[in-house]
Amino acid sequence: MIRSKRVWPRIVAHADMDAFYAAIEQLDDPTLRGRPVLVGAPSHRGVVLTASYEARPYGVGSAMPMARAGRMCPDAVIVSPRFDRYQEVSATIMEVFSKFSPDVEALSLDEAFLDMTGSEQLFGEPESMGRQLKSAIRDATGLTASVGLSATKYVAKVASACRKPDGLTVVPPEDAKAWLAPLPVSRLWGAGPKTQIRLHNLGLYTIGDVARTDVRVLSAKLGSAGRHFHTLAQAEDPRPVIGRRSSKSIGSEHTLDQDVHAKADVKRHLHLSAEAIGRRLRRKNCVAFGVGIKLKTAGFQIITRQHRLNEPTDFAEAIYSVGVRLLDNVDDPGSVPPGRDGCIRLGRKRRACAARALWHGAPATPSRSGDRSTRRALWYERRALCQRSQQAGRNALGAHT
Ligand code: TTP
Ligand code: MG
Ligand code: MG
Repeated sequence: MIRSKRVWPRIVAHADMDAFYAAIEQLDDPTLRGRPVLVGAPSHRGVVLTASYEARPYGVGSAMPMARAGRMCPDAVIVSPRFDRYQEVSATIMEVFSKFSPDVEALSLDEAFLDMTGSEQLFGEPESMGRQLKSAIRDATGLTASVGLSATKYVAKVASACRKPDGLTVVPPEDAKAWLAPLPVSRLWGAGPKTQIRLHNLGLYTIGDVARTDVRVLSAKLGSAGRHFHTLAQAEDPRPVIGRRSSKSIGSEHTLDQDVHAKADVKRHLHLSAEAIGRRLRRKNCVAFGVGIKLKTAGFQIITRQHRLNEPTDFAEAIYSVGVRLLDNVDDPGSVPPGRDGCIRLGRKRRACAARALWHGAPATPSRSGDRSTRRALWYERRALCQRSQQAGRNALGAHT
């Protein structure tokens, strides 16, 4: 493994599961382990969705007609796909990824980019990040993944594929261009079979050949794709890792035994909700960027109010005080029809009082990179803090036993 001598401008990891569907089938059915497995409809018109690594030396793989694959690898066991199960494992993997970075860009069920810039304090150098990511995936699923790390998405993705299965490849930014150079042009992102032939016709067989060619020549022959390939061949790829844009929320709702009339009583329930949310935020190493409340009136009307915070927080008191302000706004007779007795009246035995903290998972736009790195730094800082306090708890327990 090559050690980087320079500071990485960005640390991008790409993780991809090995023979994903087939590996799950082998995990769930021990009799399939060590045997060539083809996943796909067993009919003659079916195609291979994936092949286990035991089947690959026979030349079979994804998208091949099942009948042909069966002839090439007669010992293979053909297994029908179980998509629900693959979705389930995928959710587990994504959960693991979310513990390593706040910026996770899933590309498919079995792979994602993770922006791990700023995580050195927590995970060590890039090689150690990759090792920890792989072992966390294995612990959570019993499956192996291959991981690539570099300073760009493109190089990280090429790196994760180059030592499959169970691979780990770290390409320091200063070595990236030389590392790409001997690879075939088929490894250029976006170069399908037709483009590969056009590149071959120009005498370009390796990524290094493309890197050395004048960008004007490539543009003249291949249009905008030519410039794109030239940029990739220089190991340049400024595209950010874009995580899920939707915000997530952590909520706490109380079902009340009795109608609540007095505002002080509503606030008491709000306080309990805020405390529960604060605890859960801290447990998840998250901070809230907004707070919302939800009330249900005696007339079953749902009232919601939200407020975006200037300072993200995981403190119950801060969440509570915003909740109270929102509650006070609900008193505005113009905005909400009052209950029978003129105040907010909460329904009996229903989810009547709720507070909700909203926290944002990922950056909204690439142009907000400043925001993103601050948010990521805060995220890693909190995670490190949490890890230290867990360790201190374990040490204290150890001291008492
Ligand atoms: P891939 O990650 O492309 O392949 P893989 O995980 O099976 O093998 P590798 O070790 O090379 O990464 O795809 C993930 C899953 O997506 C794969 O297990 C099955 C499914 N898939 C299809 O259904 N059709 C396809 O054409 C491909 C390529 C994959
Ligand atoms: Mg895969
Ligand atoms: Mg994949």
